Amino acid sequence: MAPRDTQLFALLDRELERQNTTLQLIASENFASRQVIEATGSVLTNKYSEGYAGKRYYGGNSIIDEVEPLAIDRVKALFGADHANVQPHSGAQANAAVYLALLKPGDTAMGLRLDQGGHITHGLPVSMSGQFYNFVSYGVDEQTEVLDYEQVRRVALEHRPKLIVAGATAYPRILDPAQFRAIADEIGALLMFDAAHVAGLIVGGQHPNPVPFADVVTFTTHKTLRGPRGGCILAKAQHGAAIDKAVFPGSQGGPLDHVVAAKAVAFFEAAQPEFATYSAQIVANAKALAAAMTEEGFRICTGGTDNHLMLVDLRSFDPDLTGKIAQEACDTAGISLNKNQFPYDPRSAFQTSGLRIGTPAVTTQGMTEAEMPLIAALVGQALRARNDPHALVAVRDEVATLCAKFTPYP
Ligand code: DSN
Repeated sequence: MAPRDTQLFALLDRELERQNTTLQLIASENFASRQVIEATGSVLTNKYSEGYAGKRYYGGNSIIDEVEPLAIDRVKALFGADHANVQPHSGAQANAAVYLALLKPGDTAMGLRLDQGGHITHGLPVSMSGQFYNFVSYGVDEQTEVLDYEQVRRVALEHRPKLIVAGATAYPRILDPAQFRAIADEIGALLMFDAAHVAGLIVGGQHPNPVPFADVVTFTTHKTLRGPRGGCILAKAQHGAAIDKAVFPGSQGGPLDHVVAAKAVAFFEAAQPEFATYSAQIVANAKALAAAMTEEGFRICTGGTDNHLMLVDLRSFDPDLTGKIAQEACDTAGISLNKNQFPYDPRSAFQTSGLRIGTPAVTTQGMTEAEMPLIAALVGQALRARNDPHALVAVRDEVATLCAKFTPYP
């Protein structure tokens, strides 16, 4: 037996301490439950199970052949889907598998511009999606910063993509799957809805369910859905076989069975009535935080939010403050968030004039609208004091005092 790896476990202890004592405002993060973490850290990490239930390439899969269908049945019931594949290791892997299943190299597809809230896997030239497929982009209206469906339609009619990708990684409003479906139908395109950010809001009844409208829905299980880090694909029955083939053997080898088990746990948790309450509180907290940030002097893109996140334009607070500097100052003050371009941001993606802030994690901790003004004030304090290390330590102490009342992992 090897000795205990004290070096690594000391790092894990420090990360637990960081998560317990600082504010997690990264919109794509959350605190998984203890039973999700228990399943992720289980003996299922030892198993190989290439293939699907009843059709595996290795022996010893009798238990896995109960675990994976359990996850599949639960997620199909949650979303009302015909078909589910729970093996994608991540959202990027899920999206890659969909492209492999539905497109040929060189085919045209269409997604939201990355600098207006789209995702790397929606056609960024350096990503596999942008290299293998001919992605064209749609965007938001420059004045309202809200998605312009007429522009989506124009781009679709001009380029006639085989696949339309709806979905975003930094967009604070509701995406309407029915409008995307109507545009896709007009040109005979397939529709993929990337629900990575809003999956939990869909399950909780806060956002429309794209499953009845889209040919395929992809999402990650660790964001608003609050499960383990991983991906999932839902599909109409006619695409099921192609999707499964594209995941394995098309783009992945052995599934991460321990993570598949943890997804099953997360789907169980999301089916409980409390999850709808949680989902509604995420949105209520985001609205309250956006209002409080406005009071602090920040401009909130689109004037607010309908989901779990907001895009903050720092220029009204301080025109010289970049998102990069703001992120670093907040980090020192114990507030984790990320720099983010907003639509028509004059600065580059490496500097940005904006921040993205989300409420899924603080909501899991039990914070409500009552705490949001204090969070906005702490962000404001940290950014005003960004050149004063002592003042940043003082903010960090206030953050720790707040977090001590809402410790995620006591
Ligand atoms: N990194 C994720 C996010 O923060 O939105 C998307 O992949």
